[in-house]
Amino acid sequence: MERMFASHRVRRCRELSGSLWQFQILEGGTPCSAFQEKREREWTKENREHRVFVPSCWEKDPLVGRFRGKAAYRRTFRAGGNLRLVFCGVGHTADVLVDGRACAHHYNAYTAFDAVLRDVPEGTHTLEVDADNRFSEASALHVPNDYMSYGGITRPVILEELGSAWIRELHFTPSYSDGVWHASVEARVQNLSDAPFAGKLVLSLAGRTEERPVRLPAGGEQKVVLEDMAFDRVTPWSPEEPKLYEITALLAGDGGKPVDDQIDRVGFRTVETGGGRILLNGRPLRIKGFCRHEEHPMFGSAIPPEAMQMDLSFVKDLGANFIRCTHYPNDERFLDLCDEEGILVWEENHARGLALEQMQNPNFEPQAEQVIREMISQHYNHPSIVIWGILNECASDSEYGASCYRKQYDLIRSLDASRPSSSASCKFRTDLCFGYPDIVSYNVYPFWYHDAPPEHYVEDLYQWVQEETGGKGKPFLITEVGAGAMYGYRSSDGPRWSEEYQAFALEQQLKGILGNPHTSGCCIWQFADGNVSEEWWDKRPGTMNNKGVLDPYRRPKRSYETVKQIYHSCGNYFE
Ligand code: ADA
Repeated sequence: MERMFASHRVRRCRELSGSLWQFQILEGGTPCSAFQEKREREWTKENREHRVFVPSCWEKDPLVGRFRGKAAYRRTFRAGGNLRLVFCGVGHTADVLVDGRACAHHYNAYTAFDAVLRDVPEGTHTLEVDADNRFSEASALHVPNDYMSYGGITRPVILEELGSAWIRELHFTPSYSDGVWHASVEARVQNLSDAPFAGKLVLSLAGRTEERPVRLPAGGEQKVVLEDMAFDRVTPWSPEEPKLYEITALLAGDGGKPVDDQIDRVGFRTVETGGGRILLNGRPLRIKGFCRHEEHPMFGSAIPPEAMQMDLSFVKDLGANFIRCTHYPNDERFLDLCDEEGILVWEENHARGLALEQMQNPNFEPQAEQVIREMISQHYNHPSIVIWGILNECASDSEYGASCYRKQYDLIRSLDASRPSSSASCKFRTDLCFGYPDIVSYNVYPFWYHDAPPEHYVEDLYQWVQEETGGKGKPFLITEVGAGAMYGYRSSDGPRWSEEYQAFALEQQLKGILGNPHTSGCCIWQFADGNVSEEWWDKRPGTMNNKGVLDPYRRPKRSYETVKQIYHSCGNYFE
């Protein structure tokens, strides 16, 4: 299942994931026993034996284990005509072959990609996917890091049967003026045939139906724009009432015959900044958040939706209203759930803690730009996403780094002017980039990495930002606070790494930050403990980042009740 609802009624879609696929190790590091001898590309009888469930992370399969390298997946399907294969996520570099012919190449585990195949003969076809999770110069964003870069087909795979033309993209932008909600909708329609296409696009939303003509030359594309439609009877989307509306775009051909459709769920809400605050539907938001990795001890990053929903239940129980999707675009089903549950989201491109030399890798800029383009185009309609983030803790203190930040902010604004943007900085009084984003954000760890009292530390940073950084007057957000605790390590004198110490540190941090009138709120690092790259073993006990308020299996630590009490004591808005 690609989404949490049916996104097509006309287009025929079939899930190819949700089943066992043949699997072979091709090249790279040492896998576990079962694979040591088999490295042939051919699907001989013997090589067909091992099968893995798709989606999954191969690290979680005991027969594959801690393998960093290239592996191949294979299955067959029956279909014909114009086909689209959608891959929601493959870690981290994918090559797709249909009947032995290369048809897609994609880098980055955290964004979707597709292969559109025209006039495929009716019959049984072979689909092979090579996935490679090796670290090298070629991979500027997946690097050894404070989280795991898993291998494999980690998100769903869908087969779509397309007609002669199809709707490639549908974007909805809400706005509010003169007491009335408005929406602009933009659709991209593409002709797959060698004959011209004449028809119409019929748009239905919140009781209103609009039609626009579509005229496509052979193989051509058209943007259909419906601007500033007024809706006088809609309920706005908010954390208190996350009202969603179904938007349907129907592409009809000659005589009104349905050719294709695209269905999404949207919400009427605005996000702006003003008066040093983040404004949701005009009201100043207080952010009470968690940073969350897509990480689970059983599933790695391939988290099934029921486990995603459990995470959101904990988030709600804790009184939080915000998730920062660290440090990459998330599985779209998680965003669907946030839309439904009224949880606000910061989604960010994929880049954590890259030093200047890593940003100078010639692949860095094109790869980061690609993630931004894919993230925004794929997740544009989610009302829950209220902030686009980029470049967590990268080299924002260098001239070269700053030039990359500027370009990425310009790109974001050119793709989506309806949401504010930000970057989580750890450069304290040396950051050069606060002039670019709409929101100034800092990751701070008082009482963990240093002992400055949180309230003074945060106020001092705020005052510095007001001086000459370009960040003056912008909302000021703390995007990480936290402290490590090993689950079950209890000690009455509360040393670091004990659950008592974590509860103490979080209490001081949250009170210091939420009590500061200049901050718009904070996010706790992190929701649950998670694995880190093996290369980080000497920095992280158990090769895990243990700053979760829950342990990896979602067992609450002592700090859970502390956070819950503090988050529940303050509302969603500054009044
Ligand atoms: C950072 C970073 C996180 C994590 C955290 C920590 O600021 O953004 O990914 O590494 O620190 O645990 O130190």
